Amino acid sequence: MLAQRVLASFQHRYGTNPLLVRAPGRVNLIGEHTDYNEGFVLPAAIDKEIVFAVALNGLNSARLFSLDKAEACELPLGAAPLQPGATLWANYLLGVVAQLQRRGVAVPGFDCVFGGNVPMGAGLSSSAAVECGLAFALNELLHLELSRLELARLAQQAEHEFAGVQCGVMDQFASLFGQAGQVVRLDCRSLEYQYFPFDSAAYHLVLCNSGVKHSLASSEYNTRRQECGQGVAVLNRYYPQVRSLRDATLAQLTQHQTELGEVVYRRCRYVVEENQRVETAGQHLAAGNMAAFGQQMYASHAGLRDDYQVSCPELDLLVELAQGQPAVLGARMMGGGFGGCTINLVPAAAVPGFIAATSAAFQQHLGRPLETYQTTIVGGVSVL
Ligand code: GAF
Repeated sequence: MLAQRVLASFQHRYGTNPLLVRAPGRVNLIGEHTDYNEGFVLPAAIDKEIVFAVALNGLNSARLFSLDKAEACELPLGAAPLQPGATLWANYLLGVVAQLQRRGVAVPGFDCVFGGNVPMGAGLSSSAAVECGLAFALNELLHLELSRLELARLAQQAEHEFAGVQCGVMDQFASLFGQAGQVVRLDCRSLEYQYFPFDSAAYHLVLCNSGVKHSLASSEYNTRRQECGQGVAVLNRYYPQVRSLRDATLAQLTQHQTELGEVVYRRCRYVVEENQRVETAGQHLAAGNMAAFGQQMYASHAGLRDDYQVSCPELDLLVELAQGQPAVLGARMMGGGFGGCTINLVPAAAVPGFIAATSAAFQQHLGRPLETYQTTIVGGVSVL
């Protein structure tokens, strides 16, 4: 078992008794690229997790060990502000420490071993799980009493500054606020949230991994964010109440289409429509109309592919394969895009057939096997 492996590795390396913390990855049913536009998202924490063993070490350094990479890294926690270093996985952890220091916390030396089963680069937010897990563990160990919301913001800031991705708050929020069997509808402006039960006896969320890890993902992500900002700057001149795309309407976009330019117009149109889809999909979910919910997922994918242009041929193929199977209720690419997984809403009884048919067709089209994951919705970050 994962937690036992992490604990055994920690005790072998450092010989002390650590605090054990688990931090889940996430799925997002609908509402993609809406979080940094102060819109709505519908994520859930899943049973793909990172486990941390952390203890204070009485030294002036952080000794970090990645179980999955079998790599160690030691960093001084002196007076000089921490900077991102050459070891990429360590930067997610250092980013969290740097954020705590910025909040005036004198972080003492600590030992940390972590490992997990969140597939990397699959769009399941392994990075947010790493950041949230360490932030939560240090909060406990140092009795900082930061709220889960403060931890989510802190982890998001770590991602901005130490991973260079100007992400929204969805992933960190989902990892920290997940509830077993529930999806969470988050308003990314007010940070008000509401849980909706997900009938996991009747429906499964199956993830199909395109196997593509696009090297442009972070730079394109930041570009999309800028394009949305450009759209807001234009609209705000005419409609001062438009402070983010959350406030914009399709009519306003159409009115100023020429000034926005084709690319920015399409980016903005996607975001405004996606926000509406989250609203509509939330109503279908509450009413138990999963067939109608699934249609919103397909529409979301079309917008991400055609207007927001963050999909890739392998993801499009996976969604087409799903669409060709009447039993599948909905499918879409998930997360930042340019690779990673599709999320598929499938009635429980149809799951084996769906996996078999999609795997066979994927193999036939691309000449390589398809990796699929069946997920369960679990609770957010916790002490083990
Ligand atoms: C990534 C980001 F980290 C999230 O904040 C979100 O913007 C998502 O892409 C797209 O919806 O996971």
